[in-house]
Amino acid sequence: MENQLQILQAEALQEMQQAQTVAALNELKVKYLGKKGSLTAVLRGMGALSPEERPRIGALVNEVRAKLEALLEERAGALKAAELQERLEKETIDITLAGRASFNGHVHPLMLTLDRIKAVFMRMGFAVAEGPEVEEDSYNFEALNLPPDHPARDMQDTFYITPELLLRTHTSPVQARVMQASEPNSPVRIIAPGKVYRCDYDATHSPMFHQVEGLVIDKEINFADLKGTLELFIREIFGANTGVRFRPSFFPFTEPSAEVDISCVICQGKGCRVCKQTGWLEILGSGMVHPRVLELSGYDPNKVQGFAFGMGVERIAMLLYRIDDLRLFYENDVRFLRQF
Ligand code: 2NM
Repeated sequence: MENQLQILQAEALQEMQQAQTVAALNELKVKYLGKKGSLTAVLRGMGALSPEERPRIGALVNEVRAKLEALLEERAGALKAAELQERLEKETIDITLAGRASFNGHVHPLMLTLDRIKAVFMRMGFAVAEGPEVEEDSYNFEALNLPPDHPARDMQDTFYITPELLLRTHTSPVQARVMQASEPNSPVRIIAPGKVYRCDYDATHSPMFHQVEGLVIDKEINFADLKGTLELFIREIFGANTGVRFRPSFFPFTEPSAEVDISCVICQGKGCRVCKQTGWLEILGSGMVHPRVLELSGYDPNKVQGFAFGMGVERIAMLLYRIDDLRLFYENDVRFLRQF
């Protein structure tokens, strides 16, 4: 039995010395020291020994086990270090390699335009007000002096959800809500930016588009305030030399009403295809708030007056960035979006 142990030890030590990987070493550990391993088998065979021999052989088995374990540990340490070294060599980073290009998002041109519009009005002291896109008929139409039979209420232009609920067709209901929530006759100076919806779809109309409307109410607000405010706004957005023209118009919620034209951003007023040879581009609707609209929201038109205006963000963005097709705003083609 002693002899058998000597052979086993010699064999095991040799194999362990020759193992080239941590995995191979683990296999040897199982082969010699595991539950079904060779050394364990010797230990089991000790039952056949005489009681005198047993302690001597037992001590010998333990000695062999200790030697094998010590070598296993030493070899495992060495192999692990070697494997780590090899991995680190393979993993070295070539710091001279060119970096990977990163893909940054871009702010959408409509939002760039909206941000610029908001910034101009905020510098003039306007607050930004928001409201729901699913709106009540009473705020979208009634409060704005649009009687039930008014053509602008036509079912063809409005997305109705129920007879009382609809997708707002302009942001004016936000102004009506602000007036109704305010102390009667208290001053208002707000813009209402946001999405609006109309049942209209062709090359120059989208069923969803963006508007900014504004409302100023105070004592002795007059048409000169309207003109001064909108002229300043236009020259901040389109440049100090932009021509501005007010034309009489009609809206149910304002009286008098005016449409505002700017000198053509393409030809500076000489006449071109964009302005249809007129030299002018329409960009705003405006007017003095109708006394009925003030009354309907709890204000007294004999004590305070107001002006209001509205513009399409898409239209202004197209003129600012020379975009000739409305659909580009909604397709999210990165070749388009990347340019902003
Ligand atoms: C426009 C043109 C003219 C307008 C009126 C109001 C309110 F709520 F005060 F009555 N908000 N917006 C208005 C007036 C909007 O858009 C072309």
